[in-house]
Amino acid sequence: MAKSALQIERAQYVPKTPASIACGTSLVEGKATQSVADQDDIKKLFPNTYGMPIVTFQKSDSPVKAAPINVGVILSGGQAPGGHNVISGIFDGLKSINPDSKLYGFLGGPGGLVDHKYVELTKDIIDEYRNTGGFDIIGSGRTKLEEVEQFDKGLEICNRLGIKALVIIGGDDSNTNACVLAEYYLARKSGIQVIGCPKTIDGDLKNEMIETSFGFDTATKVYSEVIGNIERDANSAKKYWHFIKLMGRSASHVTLECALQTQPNITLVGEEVEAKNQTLDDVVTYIANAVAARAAKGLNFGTVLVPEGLIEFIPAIKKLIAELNDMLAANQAEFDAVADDEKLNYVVAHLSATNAAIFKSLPTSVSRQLALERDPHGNVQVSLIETEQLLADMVGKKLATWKKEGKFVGKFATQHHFFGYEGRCAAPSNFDADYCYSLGRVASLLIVSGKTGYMASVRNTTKPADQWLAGGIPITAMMNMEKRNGKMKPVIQKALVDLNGGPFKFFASKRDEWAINTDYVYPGPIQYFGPSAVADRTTVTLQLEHQ
Ligand code: FBP
Repeated sequence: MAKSALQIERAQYVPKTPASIACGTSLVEGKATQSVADQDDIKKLFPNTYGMPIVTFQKSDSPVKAAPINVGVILSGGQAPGGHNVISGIFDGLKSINPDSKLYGFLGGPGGLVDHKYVELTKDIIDEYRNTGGFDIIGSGRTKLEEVEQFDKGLEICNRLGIKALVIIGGDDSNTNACVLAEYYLARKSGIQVIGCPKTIDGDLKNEMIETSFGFDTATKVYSEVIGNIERDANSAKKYWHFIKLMGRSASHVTLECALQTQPNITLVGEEVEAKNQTLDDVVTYIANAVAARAAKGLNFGTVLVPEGLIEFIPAIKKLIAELNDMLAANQAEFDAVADDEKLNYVVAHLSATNAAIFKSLPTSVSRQLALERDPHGNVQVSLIETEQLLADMVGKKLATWKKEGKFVGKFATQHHFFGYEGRCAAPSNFDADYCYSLGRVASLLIVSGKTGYMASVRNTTKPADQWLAGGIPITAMMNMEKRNGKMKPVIQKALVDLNGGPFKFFASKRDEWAINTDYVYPGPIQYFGPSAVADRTTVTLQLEHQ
């Protein structure tokens, strides 16, 4: 396979790891945990894996050695830079424990476990993928592991291959399922452990013990590079307002991080729109005001960052989606039987009057997305909704009215962009390469320590890698009960942007200046080599959260 010069050099990169797991290590158990909320319900649902202690690995003189262990690994959900390094970390970890250990990769996501599609990952395969982006080593998928039949199919293949542990690399939903699987295998005394790893470019799988999900660092650096380039273009041509939507299905972390890196004129944060109970018109007016204020200074250009999940945060639309979810879950069979061109009418007829009115007021492209296109977890596929276009059109209409009233004197020409897939498979930054490889090593240590229902954790990540803290967090400790597809389910609590947190507060203190001035920052491309101040730089979000 042909390789770029960067790929050839990058293959030689040796990821940095915490000193506590570099040679010998020993496991220290901390205090018992409890779930973040709904303790009684979660305890009842997870009688075997509830309340386990947080564990940490501490430096010791004796290297970890044990009998050979066979492990299976699964990539679940959307791609995120660094997945290949988690797998190479698991591989190297297992081989250092015993060179006869084997690592199997299940193909195409969790479905590979159920359908018994797998490959043994050998050194030759692993070496091809070290420090590369993508999930193509074994592929990923969005099949949900939640049915007992699926768990039993998984058990069958694990027993056949002598697999003693599964590592599921995924986001909040996939790690929730990993925990359900761990509980089931433990209850059945199957002898199969399940360990999770925190993946998602969205950055919303984090909590007190999981500082960040992998991929967020690289993806936001890629987007920030391009946003910076667009800002420079806007400031050179001085004729366009660029509306840029950024991936992040629910939370606005990606958008906020990119704003902190590039200082655009306008940044919308979904969580704030919700907290302020804003309508779509409030959001449009806010942008139009900024456009008019800049136009009054002769600045007919600018940049607007829009989080992918914005639409779901607008309270009126959020209520509509909640009713839609319940209504569709209750009438799924009947709804499926309705002819395609009648589906929207069916929805209107089955919603409350208020929500039916809101549903009808939306452009058809948006209402279709809300009602018809769901992912396997029942989520609205917000990446398909063209919010950036919708907002630009609505702002344009408002400004046209203001022009007639003499309230707007400038020009308003727009360009639209959506950045998501561009960053999900980028070659991992040094941070993600190091963090992911360390997570993989930690997963192998949790396995050899007999742990199950844990997520691998690497903390203290704003410090140099040798000072990072390695350990494991019981997944039940991150859970609460939430409504999914019309039913209450145990799920890992999603981390939304904290409006009282350092990153948002810093942004909020600056945004008025950024709106009216042209204070753009141009981060440039990810640096894989060179001074540590550039090449090992973490996200601004992490820095501000740790200040
Ligand atoms: P995960 O939560 O699985 O990591 O996926 C995140 C994400 O990249 C979202 O930001 C985006 O909305 C979604 O995946 C897009 O999904 P798909 O790859 O199926 O189009």
